[in-house]
Amino acid sequence: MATTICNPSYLLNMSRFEAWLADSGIGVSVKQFPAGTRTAVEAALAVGCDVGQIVKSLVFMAAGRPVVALVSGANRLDESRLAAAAGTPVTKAGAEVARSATGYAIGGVPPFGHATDVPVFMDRDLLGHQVVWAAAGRPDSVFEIDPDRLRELSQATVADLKVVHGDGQLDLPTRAPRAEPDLPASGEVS
Ligand code: 5CA
Repeated sequence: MATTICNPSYLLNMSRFEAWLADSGIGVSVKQFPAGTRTAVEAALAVGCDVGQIVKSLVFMAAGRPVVALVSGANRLDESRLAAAAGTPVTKAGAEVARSATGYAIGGVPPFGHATDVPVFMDRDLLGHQVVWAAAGRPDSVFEIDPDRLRELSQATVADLKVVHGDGQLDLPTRAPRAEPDLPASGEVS
């Protein structure tokens, strides 16, 4: 399509989110990992960080309105806690709703910069890390950010969102060897 071919961000292999970031002057940089960052575990493996430092951006419907829950990759979201924070029952959004609400496909949904004005809730555990990593609009790209800055930029409501029976932690590898980013990466899915 001509409009895509003429898009400079396409020529630079940037995601739409990365182009938006550059325009906004927010000052965070995106890293691409050809091996993929589609899931929290994949992202932690690529980055070489704790899986708890990966920000999952999960889309839910709350009384007919989409909301996004930012959840540590080490935690399982407790939907009843999200419902309490949102003040209404919640159901997981389907892939198409997630895409239309945020502008991005599942696996690349960023924590802010969404296509529509989506209320954001943030797992308090994310604030316990020096830095966290979140999806940058495509399933092979993430960016590093201070969690307080993440909260500000997403205008998130901080809440206790994790499942707490047991220790609330998922049974996941916690640390992975560092991998080097490398270009080119696979295409944008959003
Ligand atoms: N890029 C990674 C790490 S930043 C990422 O986006 N992870 S994520 O957790 O935010 O997105 C994947 C999540 O999307 C899965 O954990 C799952 O909860 C959810 N998901 C996967 N498929 C669907 C689907 N068909 N409908 C709704 N949600 C889905």
